[in-house]
Amino acid sequence: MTLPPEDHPRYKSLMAREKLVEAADAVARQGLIAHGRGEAFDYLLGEQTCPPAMDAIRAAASMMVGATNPVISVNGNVVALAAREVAHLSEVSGAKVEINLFHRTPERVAALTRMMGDAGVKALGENDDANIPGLTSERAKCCSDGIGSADVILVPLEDGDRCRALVDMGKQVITIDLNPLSRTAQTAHVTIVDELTRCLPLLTESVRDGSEVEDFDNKKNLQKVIGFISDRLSRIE
Ligand code: PTJ
Repeated sequence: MTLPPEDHPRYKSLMAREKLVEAADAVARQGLIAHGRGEAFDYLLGEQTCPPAMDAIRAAASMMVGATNPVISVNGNVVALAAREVAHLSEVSGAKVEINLFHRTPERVAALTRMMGDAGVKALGENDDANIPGLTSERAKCCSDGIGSADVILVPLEDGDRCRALVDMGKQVITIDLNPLSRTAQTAHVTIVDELTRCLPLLTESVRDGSEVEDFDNKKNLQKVIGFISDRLSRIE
């Protein structure tokens, strides 16, 4: 890995790029484009966890705490950027971790399984024996003892089609997505509009605190995020 200098003003951001490049065999090339889109939205947010995102984190934690069979669905970007943070959340919440890929190949699933293993998690995904109805091709594949039987599922950085299909299966769906306008953000039951590595520790802490949230309106929360971005932009000189 070509490490950026630690005193670089954008050190964290450059390190994230390095992690994705270093895991090139496990990350889809399309994942690099997706990351760039995320970076652009993070600039608009001021690279901070905004107050409505904090509300969404508490609502997501409450759903995970109340779940019978919670699952964290991870893809190439998520494992490359946050394997340890996912492992920690899995440990605290009791959620299983499943590798579920949009651009699925057996080689990528095996590489990502190894990376999650290095972080201390025995991830599901290699022995797929079920399908997400309504999706075609490799991206429909999942595990019956993971996503197939989950009641609550956290799917960070998800594609809109699959998020819709999971909702249609009757799952309670939580996503993490920096783009409040994406189809995934608009379709999930709880959308945390925040950067993955920044919000996962906050989510884990909130699960540990036993967060209880009864009424959460995702559409209203997304409006608040958009309001937050607009206010910020209108104040920039
Ligand atoms: O590993 P695979 O094969 O499953 O593929 C993974 C990607 C990410 C390529 C696939 O799921 C995909 O195409 O996703 P999308 O539809 O581009 O959606 C990803 C969303 O995540 C976009 O809205 C980005 O803005 C957002 N995003 C990217 N990086 C981050 C992020 N959100 C939070 N934190 C990030 N670090």
